[in-house]
Amino acid sequence: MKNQDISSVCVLGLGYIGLPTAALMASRGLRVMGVDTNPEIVETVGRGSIHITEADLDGLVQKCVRSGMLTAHMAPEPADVFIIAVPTPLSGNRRPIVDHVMSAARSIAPHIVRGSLVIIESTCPIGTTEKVRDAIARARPDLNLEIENGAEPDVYIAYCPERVLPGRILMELVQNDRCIGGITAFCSARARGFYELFVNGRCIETQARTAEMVKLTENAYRDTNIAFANELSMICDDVDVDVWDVIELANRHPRVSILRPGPGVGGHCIAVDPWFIVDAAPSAARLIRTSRDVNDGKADYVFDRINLLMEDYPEYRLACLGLTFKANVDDLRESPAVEIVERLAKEYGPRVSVVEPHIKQLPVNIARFGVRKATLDEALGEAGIVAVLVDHEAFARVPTERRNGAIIYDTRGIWRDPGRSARNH
Ligand code: SAJ
Repeated sequence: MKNQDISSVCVLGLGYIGLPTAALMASRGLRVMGVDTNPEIVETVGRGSIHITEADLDGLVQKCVRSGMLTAHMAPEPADVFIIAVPTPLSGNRRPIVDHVMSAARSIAPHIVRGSLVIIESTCPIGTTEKVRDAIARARPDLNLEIENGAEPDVYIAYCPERVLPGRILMELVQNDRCIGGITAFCSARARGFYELFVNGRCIETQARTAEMVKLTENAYRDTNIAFANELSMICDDVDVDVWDVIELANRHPRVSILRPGPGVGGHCIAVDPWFIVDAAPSAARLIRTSRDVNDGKADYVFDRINLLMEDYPEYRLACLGLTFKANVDDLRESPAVEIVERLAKEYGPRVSVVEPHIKQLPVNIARFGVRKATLDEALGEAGIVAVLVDHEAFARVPTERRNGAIIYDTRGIWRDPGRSARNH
């Protein structure tokens, strides 16, 4: 089958990756069937709406559903290509759970025919693509997945990790390079041809295990670099030096590029994926494990600092700015700000208010202690202590005079005077 023969795609998992991918492919003229096990998601997407916030996604999904190119289903449908984009969460003892990937693979097995292309995009432990091949081989003994004498397999199976940044997903899906790891070189070539239908970045072929490791490496690399910035921020507090000055000046060195400290690392990827590496190689992955500990520990540190201020100024109200895991998104998953505010809520209840323009209601674990969701104006008007936990654009624009003389604890460095380090002597 040539790439021109690909006209239909079945996408399993309509989450942050599956839904934008499905919509993008539908907008490029492929007939796309999106599948999710959650009936509410199927119903929402089926009527052309979305259940997540992502720039430009609502209009695109609506257009594709209206044109009939994107449909939503509870179970897989026959298609030329199957893309698995389901979650791979961590267990309580931080081991990757691949059950959703494996059950997605089993669910498509009856629909696979000679020439089908099966792609896994979910973040996976090393070896998962081979396990998927084995599961399909068991379910379909009539198909030849074992390659002898360099012959083409009946089914092409490849791992192709997503690497898009929430908030820029539709743009990055098209622009980013892709790394495509086939079970064999035939599989890589076939999957590359498919991605080249809608990706402008380079599509580079490799092996499945390499591609699995590449995905984990990218996020562990970022986690480790953020850990450096977070550790530096705590060291600078100890030695009474402004960390933002230090980073700004150190980054003027041609080979130094330090990331930004914050209240910790959140999201469903960077705070999770390094554990897949630690699980695979526990004694070798020392730096990666420590980076996780440093980033998780930063949230405890920020809580302790705010807690001290609350104890020192018992008459002051506290305004916490931001709850999401990063700026300008509505996603609370693994958010260090949520963790910090939950602890403050438990301790100080109605003394605390939260400003979060990207969500409608406070999480129950915060609201039940009497914490109020306030507008920026309300919170700044009444708070004696302001903790900046997320660098939303709306917060960065607040002029100094509106901060009302409050004590500011700014974990993101957004209220810092730009160019201050040059004058700070
Ligand atoms: N953060 C900092 N300081 C920084 C940069 C980030 O504290 O200088 C924090 C953020 O506030 C946030 C967390 O790190 O809490 C993660 O945010 P992020 O913007 O670095 O990344 P994600 O989680 O939104 O998306 C990452 C991306 N991976 C990399 O940049 C290597 C994205 O490309 C991946 O596709 C995504 O994970 C994923 O799905 O794996």
